[in-house]
Amino acid sequence: MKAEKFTKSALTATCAFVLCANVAAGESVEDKIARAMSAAPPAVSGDATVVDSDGTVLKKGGNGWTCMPDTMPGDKAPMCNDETWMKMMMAVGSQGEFQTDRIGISYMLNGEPSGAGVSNSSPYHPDPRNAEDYVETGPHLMIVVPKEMLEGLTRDPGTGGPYVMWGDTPYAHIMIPVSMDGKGVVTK
Ligand SMILES: [Cu+2]
Repeated sequence: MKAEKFTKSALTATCAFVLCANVAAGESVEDKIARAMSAAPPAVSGDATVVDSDGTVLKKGGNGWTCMPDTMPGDKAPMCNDETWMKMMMAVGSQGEFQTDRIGISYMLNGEPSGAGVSNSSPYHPDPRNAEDYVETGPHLMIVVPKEMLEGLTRDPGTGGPYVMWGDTPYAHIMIPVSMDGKGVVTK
């Protein structure tokens, strides 16, 4: 375990500002970057910073967007987030406070692979796949808004249209499925 940790931080130091191939876990940095950037249109992802789920910067960008190869470590559900959404991601990760006075946007145009969904009521369900309210969404956008703006939106993913995820938590946001003919919203 110690050795692995050392390797990881050494790699982080080496790779922070340059592209370097074949980092740990069998997946190349190029593959991770390509998956991360595939989450949003090129106008958004082209000059985005790409960050791995452990915080390692894989590619420096300059347009204020951050793309990630995974939403949760290893789930292969890539996303591109604006600054407000990244603040929320940090808060989710640390179970910290979050509220926003502005809109935050995230693109997940590849959606979530099979099994990579979540409980619609909590980001911290111990076994999301077996959650009563499991939901897995194909290509979608996510929007976080000041909480009062969620008024009137359904919390039921089963409608297939926009719905509120994690509504009773500080991380409540709107899920907007966008696929025309592919995977929509999968519930139990
Ligand atoms: Cu999403």
